[in-house]
Amino acid sequence: MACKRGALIVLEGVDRAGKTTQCKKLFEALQRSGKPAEMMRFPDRTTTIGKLISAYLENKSDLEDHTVHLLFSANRWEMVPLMKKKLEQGTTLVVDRYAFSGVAFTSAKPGFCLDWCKSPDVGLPQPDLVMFLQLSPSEAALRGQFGEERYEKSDFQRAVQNKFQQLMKDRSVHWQVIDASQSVEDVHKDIMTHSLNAINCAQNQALAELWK
Ligand code: NYM
Repeated sequence: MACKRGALIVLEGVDRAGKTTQCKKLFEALQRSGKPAEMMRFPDRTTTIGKLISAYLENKSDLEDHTVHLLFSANRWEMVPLMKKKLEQGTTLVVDRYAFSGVAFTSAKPGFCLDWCKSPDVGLPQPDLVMFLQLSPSEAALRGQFGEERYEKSDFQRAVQNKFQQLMKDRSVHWQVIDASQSVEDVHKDIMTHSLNAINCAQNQALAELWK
């Protein structure tokens, strides 16, 4: 009998594109439509590794750049057994950031290439759909100031956006660009349509491995 697994759905995008709002809306809409779903986010700041990352992001500690990259990756790997279990049980996972943020943010730093940045995440569960919430820097600026955390600077965010564009050329990943300049409800409608398709397709497909 075909296994009816849940789908792994990831939202990515530059800061202030509305990822967190949209993850929540998607999760709630799936629940209302009777589809088992759960929300996850990376970094998951609740674990021991996540607390190290959180202190780094809040500028309360300094970590060497390679080291923090590997911690971000480890923070995903430590969730893999739970993710696989949920997916196998038929629960769809709506994930706020994943390995793509990991690669885009570190490779935007000097001296890092895309391939090195990807390597620790090779073999993670492959998302069935990665939606990139696209917003121009000028549109993002209209949404207010950046916060106080590390990386929340316009120049760096532009470099991150370029790295995301490079990652989106990879056809082994099911990317879907979403126009995040639309109203919250219209963005949600787009996301819901693509997610329902992904959930249908994932049902009868084995979970693959990322970048393998
Ligand atoms: N970030 C996030 C990374 O640098 N590497 C990663 O692997 C991931 C998942 O952490 N600026 C960065 C992107 C964000 C920050 O922010 C986490 P938030 O608001 O918790 O999504």
